[in-house]
Amino acid sequence: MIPSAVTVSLVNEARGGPFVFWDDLPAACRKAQELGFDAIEIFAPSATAVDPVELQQLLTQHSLNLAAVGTGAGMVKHGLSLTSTDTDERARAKEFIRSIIDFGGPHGAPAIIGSMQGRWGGALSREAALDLLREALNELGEYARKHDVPLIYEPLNRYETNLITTVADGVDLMKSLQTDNVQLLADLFHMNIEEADLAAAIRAGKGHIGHLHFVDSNRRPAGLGHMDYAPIAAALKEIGYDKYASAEAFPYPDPDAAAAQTMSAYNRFFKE
Ligand code: LER
Ligand code: MN
Repeated sequence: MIPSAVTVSLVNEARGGPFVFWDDLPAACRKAQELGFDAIEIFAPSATAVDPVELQQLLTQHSLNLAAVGTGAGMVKHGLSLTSTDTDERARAKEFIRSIIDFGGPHGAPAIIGSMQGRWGGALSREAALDLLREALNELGEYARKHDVPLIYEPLNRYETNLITTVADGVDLMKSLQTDNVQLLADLFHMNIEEADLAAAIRAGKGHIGHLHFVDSNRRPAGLGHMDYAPIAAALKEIGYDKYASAEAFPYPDPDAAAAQTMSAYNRFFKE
């Protein structure tokens, strides 16, 4: 069984980005429940932007879980990266991520490292950048244990990172870590750009995939692009994937319609 989730962004600097609901967390929770989602995924500007008591009340009131929390605001709002050549900036990047881990952890939600991974180039070689990334993932993966949640690492497409862009390279990275508490995020949009065969990539990720961004080839909601979901759903079933399918897609044509469209595709391909 793969539960469903839908994204909510509270980050002004991320406007135009691939998030279904925006700005109004209570309204997003109402709509998510109305459409039958199991959970929401929150992209917050900081760990203190959402009152934890209010969040718990909203989740309880609407019978929702918290699927995951994004850390990308550390990059888009605060300009931080885990692979910066500046030691102080790297420390602040880790501190920001620890705060987001502590925000999601009490709700059982893992934090996602996406754009915070940065990129190599200039004075920083690929190997040196990967060493910095490994060091951060080891440290933050172990930190997440205190909430009994994993840390989620997301390979991105080539226009967003030059570090790890495929699931197979992500698996190699996972195997090179000291911690076993980091899992991969398979984002179907990034995979559509980078993978030769999405279903094969998912099978190669067996045992390592801990979250899924459910979206179409053009980053519109599932069903509004040319993604072939049947083999993807079959591969997820084959590897025993039972974590979230979370809609990280443009609010196209508008947030409510995007969420409804996602739910209809979810019911078609993932509901058992
Ligand atoms: C960014 O493209 C993305 O997919 C997010 O999930 C990570 O910040
Ligand atoms: Mn994503």
